[in-house]
Amino acid sequence: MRLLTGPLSMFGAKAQIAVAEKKALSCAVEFVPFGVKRRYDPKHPDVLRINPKAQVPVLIDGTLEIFDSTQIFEYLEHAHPQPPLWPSDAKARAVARLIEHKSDEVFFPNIIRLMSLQNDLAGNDAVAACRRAEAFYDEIEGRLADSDFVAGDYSYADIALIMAHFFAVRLGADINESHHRFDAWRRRVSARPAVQQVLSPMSDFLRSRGLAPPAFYQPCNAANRPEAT
Ligand SMILES: N[C@@H](CCC(=O)N[C@@H](CS)C(=O)NCC(=O)O)C(=O)O
Repeated sequence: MRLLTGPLSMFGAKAQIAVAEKKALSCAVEFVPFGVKRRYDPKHPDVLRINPKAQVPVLIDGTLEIFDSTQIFEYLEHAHPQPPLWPSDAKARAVARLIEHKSDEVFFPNIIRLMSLQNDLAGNDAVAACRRAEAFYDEIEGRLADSDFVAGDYSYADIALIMAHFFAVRLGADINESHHRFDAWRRRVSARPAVQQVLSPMSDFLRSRGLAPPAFYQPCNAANRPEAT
């Protein structure tokens, strides 16, 4: 199996974490050409061939060639069901899928908006984007009242949200002081080895370009690793 992604791809990182959580899976992760200024140009030929949207992530498994992080989640779950990353109950699974979808398609567009407003974070548009992000944090804070993860057991919904949140904090949309459970959740999820495996090199990539990774993310070592979750 091959996963094509970028060193600073939010959607690609979702797929990378999922692959790493499926411990028995052997998958080569390949970074396509990417630069902070030139972005994804020139595009990788396999990405152009497989994805009409010319975006990463792309997954190749023998003759199967698919794209889109959520499509990749679905394939991984069918092809490699252990450990499960969606709830087994139909309604619980639907809720987890909905949160994963909202993270990508409702929350993250606000963060994409902030990318182009970095020089005007006090302006109306950026403030409005941050308010919409905060409303989503409020919703998740409520969900975490009864559970350690956003939809029951740890799932693809947590994977999607930790990545979207990592980018959100970097770009100016952090949680506020009322989001205690969210704060504990992000530390719990980002301490997982599969998540560390992706966030550590991504943080190094940011630092190597003079950009700061979010302060909440702490690479674990034997001394600071919390209890396994
Ligand atoms: N919905 C897609 C979004 C993929 C996406 O936006 N990928 C970005 C990198 S994070 C990309 O390849 N951008 C390059 C471009 O759009 O030209 C997914 O979940 O995979």
